[in-house]
Amino acid sequence: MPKDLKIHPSVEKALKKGKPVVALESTIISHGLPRPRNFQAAKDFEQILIDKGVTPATIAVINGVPTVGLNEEELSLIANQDIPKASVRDLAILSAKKISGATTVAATADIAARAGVQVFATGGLGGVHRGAIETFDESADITTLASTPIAVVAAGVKSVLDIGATLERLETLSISVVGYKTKIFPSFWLPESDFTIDWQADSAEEIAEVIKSQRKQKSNSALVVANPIPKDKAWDKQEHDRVLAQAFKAADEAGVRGKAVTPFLLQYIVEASGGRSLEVNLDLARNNVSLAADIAKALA
Ligand code: PSU
Ligand code: MN
Repeated sequence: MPKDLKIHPSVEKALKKGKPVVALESTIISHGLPRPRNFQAAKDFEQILIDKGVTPATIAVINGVPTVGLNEEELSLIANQDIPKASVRDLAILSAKKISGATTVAATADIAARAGVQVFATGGLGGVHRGAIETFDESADITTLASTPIAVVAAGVKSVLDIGATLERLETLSISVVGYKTKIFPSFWLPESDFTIDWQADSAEEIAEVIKSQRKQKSNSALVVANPIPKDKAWDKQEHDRVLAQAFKAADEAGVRGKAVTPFLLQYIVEASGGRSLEVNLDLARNNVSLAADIAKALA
């Protein structure tokens, strides 16, 4: 095991024995979900994996050390303390300063791949923000996945982003994308968007075959598994459109920029939807964790 990582004994044991492991990110806990639901959600995600016989590996930086698999105290620190949101570029700085941070999809994927974890579940992927032509705001999630061999299960990208531009960037960077039982790219709270993708996979086994092929072909890039929220759990489209329009206006008026944009929009949308978007967010994340478990089992 790499010495620059701290790996929980349960994760280390599972990896050594070739047993299934799924990585989970921590920014969704620290910045993506409100307290106190966030701590319960973090535990729920892990329990879904445990119930399926899969070892959970929630990832964060603890006192400067990239940590794969958190104990109860560390999970509570992520959920209840104000800690910085950390992407890949922040890892060395947190390490030098010996401080803790919650890892984004990019940083989680980077650390998970280094530890040898092949499957990772999140809520939604970061992507190209609307107006990026002027702000240049594109999540490092996208560029990092171009050079990180890991499968990421996500409910597409949030409809607050520029979905079309995000799909174009995934293509440019040669990041494979398959839809789980669909060729329509999902948009987080909604199972659909205006965009289609080329490939569909209908089972966890089929997805595991794609991952194996990537490694055989010495591909060093990620696989994005786009997993739509089940229709009966999705957010009402009209309500969704109404709240999002409000959220954009608020973000604009508040002048939020850069890495604060995603947390601002998420929090605003939860409040403006009277909590409805939060329930949908939790459902889609649980749905992703469950599919990731099946993929990890098919791979093991
Ligand atoms: N999508 C969500 N909830 C989140 C995030 C994305 O539904 O909390 C987080 C993820 O950690 C993702 C990050 O990696 O936001 C992207 O932020 P940025 O756009 O600043 O790269
Ligand atoms: Mn950004």
